Amino acid sequence: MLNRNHTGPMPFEADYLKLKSGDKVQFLASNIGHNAASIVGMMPEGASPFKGKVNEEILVEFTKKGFYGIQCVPHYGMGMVMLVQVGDASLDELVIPDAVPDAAKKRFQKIIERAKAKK
Ligand SMILES: [Cu+2]
Repeated sequence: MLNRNHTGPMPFEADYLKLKSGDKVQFLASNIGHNAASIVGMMPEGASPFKGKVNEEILVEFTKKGFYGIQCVPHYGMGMVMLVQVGDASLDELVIPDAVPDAAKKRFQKIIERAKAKK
């Protein structure tokens, strides 16, 4: 969780992770004032929502296969989000809910384009 990097202000770095079921991610408070929390409607069915406190370095285990949208709550409206993929689901199956703020939608689109270009 950073204030800025080459992708712009308020990023997660990395902003896309492809994991195997059971992998764990530690969210580091490299800059202060951020947190990591799941996004309602952007998780596989049956996955447990999570929400770290601001500046908290939570460890999250990802078990259910599919896509997880993750936000920094204070900067969600500025587009501070990242995408976690567990397993081999197609990025074309990912649906971004209407309730996601525009700046966050834009960042998700960029993340998806970059992830597709890598394949
Ligand atoms: Cu933030």
